[in-house]
Amino acid sequence: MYFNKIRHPSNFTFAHRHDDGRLDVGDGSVQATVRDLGEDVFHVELAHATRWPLDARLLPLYEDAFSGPSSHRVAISASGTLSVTDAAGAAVLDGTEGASIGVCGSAWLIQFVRDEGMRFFGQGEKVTGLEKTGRRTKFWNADVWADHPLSVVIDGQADPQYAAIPYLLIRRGTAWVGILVDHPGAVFMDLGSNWFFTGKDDLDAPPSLWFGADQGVPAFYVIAGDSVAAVTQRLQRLVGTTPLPPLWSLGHHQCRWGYAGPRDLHQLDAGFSRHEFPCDGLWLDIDYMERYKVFTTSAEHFDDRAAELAELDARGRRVVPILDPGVKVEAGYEVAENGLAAGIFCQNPEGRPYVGFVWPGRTWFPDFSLPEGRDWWAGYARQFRDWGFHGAWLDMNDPSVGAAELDDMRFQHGRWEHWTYHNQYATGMAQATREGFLAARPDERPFLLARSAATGSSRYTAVWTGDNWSNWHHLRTSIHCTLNLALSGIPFNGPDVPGFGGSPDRDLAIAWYKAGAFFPFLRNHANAGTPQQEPWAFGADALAIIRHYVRLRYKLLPYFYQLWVAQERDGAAVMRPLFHDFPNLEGLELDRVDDQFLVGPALMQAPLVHPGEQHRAVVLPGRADGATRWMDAGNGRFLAGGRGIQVDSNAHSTPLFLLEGRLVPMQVGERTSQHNDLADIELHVILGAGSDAVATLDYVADDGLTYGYQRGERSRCHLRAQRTGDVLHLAISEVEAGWKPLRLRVVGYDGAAQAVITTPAGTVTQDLAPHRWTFSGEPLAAAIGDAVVL
Ligand code: MIG
Repeated sequence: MYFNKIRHPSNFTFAHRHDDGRLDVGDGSVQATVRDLGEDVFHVELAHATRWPLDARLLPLYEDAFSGPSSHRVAISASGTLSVTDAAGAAVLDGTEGASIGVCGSAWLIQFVRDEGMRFFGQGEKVTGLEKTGRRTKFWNADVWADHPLSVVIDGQADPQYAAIPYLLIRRGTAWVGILVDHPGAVFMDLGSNWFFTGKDDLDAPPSLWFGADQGVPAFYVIAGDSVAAVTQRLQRLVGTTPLPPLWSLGHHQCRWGYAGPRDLHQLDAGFSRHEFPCDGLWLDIDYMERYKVFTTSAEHFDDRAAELAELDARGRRVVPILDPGVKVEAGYEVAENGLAAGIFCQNPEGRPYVGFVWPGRTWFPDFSLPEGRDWWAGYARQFRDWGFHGAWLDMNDPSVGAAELDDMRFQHGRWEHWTYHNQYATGMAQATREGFLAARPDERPFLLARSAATGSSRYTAVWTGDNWSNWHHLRTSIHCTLNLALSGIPFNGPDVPGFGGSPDRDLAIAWYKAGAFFPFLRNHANAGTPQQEPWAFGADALAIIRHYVRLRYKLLPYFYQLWVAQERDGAAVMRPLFHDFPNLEGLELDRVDDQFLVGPALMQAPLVHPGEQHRAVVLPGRADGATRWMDAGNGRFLAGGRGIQVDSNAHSTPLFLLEGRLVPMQVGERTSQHNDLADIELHVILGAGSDAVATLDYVADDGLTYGYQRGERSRCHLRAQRTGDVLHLAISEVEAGWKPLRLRVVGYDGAAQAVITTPAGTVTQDLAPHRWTFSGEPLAAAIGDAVVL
């Protein structure tokens, strides 16, 4: 696959006439269908019997998820030009007149007018910056270290990465529109690269943006809305929301290429316990297998597998081993022989099982495009779960095939060319693994982590962003990469902390943990042969700081959990860019703030991302008229929003802010282990002196592990808080106790001295006693009440 060039409109023939769905384009007529799915979600598709004979889209999206009427319109004019218009008939996107819908052999392309005021985001997993103007890119699941020079990986912007989500989010003034290309193969996109690389380019053409594919049915979704949040939620509902994860998956995970079995994991367990450092996940890389054979464990590293895993489980550690799709070609290896007999391996053009080279040497690859291929894999995954492993880490699913040519790997018993399923391969593997896990434990939420991903894969797996590098460039990159993934329908993701390749120094390890502690997924992982980088590898001081932020993550888990409840229910993003929740202000463009982020509606982190930094500029978004205030979590002071400020920071602290008017549920006290209880919380009322805001929250708690919550086994209450003088008024209503009774302590700030709490059982008044706890650096004074039990 050639990554640096994409097709250019100059070689395309464009539609010039449109009449009742028939488009005159090229030498024949094309059937065009525009479907309004409701709620401003549209699907556009072109059909032609010989140009695009094969429809390889195997993973259906949830087109029925939309019920309300659309206010926008997507239409093709009589001259063959596509446009998106809003309720008032004003253009949101204009097709390029005379060059809007084009074909070039089996390739196709859609072109829209681009203007200077447009801003571009999304594009899934890319390391090319938060905002994408001027970018030319391909969407193709890559095996990054194999497909790009290492120097580009380390210091540059290697593109494409492992996951391919051909989605573009466009802002034009106050209008937002998303375009999701509905295509399983390689998709290309250009956001004005010609205008940036001048000299030999076609500057005669007006500025445009285009997207398309080399072959395969031309189709795409248009999602319009008046806010990023609205468009992102619609996208997420279309591709499938992320199922509520098990609580343990939101904790800290420790991984390393080299951890091979229970002996290593027992040492880690002892280390985390000794340091009172909460850690839920302990991970095993490829060495745990017998000669890298998938669905085996090595006798060298395991004595009594079931007992060893049960012991770790009893200590609150969940073991997550790696699974690679490649099956070692070896006589007598049951998995290989069984797969061969079942005929579920991908084939080469000669009709024999396709051979690639991965860690086990020669390998065959399950064809996950076949239902029987997925069933076959699910059977082994079920057994793997029954062995006592709690999750699975799906690697090399790009797929990675070593020295062999990918194009020789064909699907559907050799009938389908490689491009048809390449980008879906990881999703098929994820789907099958999840089925196996659910078959083994029907009432337990599976946790799977995958390297490659595609549109819709967040239904099955979380994503880690693959092999990064321990440097400051990668720390910075991880922020915009994770944000754009979240805007593209993959909210549950995160990078290897503090970097996979190379070796982090103490400062980088601290800085990366301070940022990473607030990411949706947090795992320490390192390449084979690199120096140790467990949290205690950087000295006692560094350990104390890192541990503080991981404990803070655990303290915040009840808050994070609410965000995942909202994600499953309506697709709300978890980690978000500032412009997701706040409009641009005059002189305060949020579009390019790529080193700050929001976690849900209440929390904003502005980490230090440059070596030696002692202070930084922070944007406090929101209204400048005093209506928005942010509480500095380092000292409890309330600061007016709608402006930029300078913040001092040091090795111990991090610029972290809580939005006034929010209720933030947290675990009680300082968290020294991974044992959590969502029914026992501190409710942090973020209302400063003089605030007239009304803060509300619907709090839900469950066992964090099973599907009991779907059967009503959950506890829930509605909370509403206001402040008068130094008194906090908290009204608690709609109390459900389908699980456990909720215990709740009110925490107030900025002089709050008393809480009047109204519950269905009556009203209690509590004096709030001073309470000091360190959020960062200096201790933060808060005021806490006794527990009320609901
Ligand atoms: O060829 O399993 O991205 O996380 O440690 C390397 C060994 C294979 C790549 C993964 C990385 C993992 C490594 N794997």
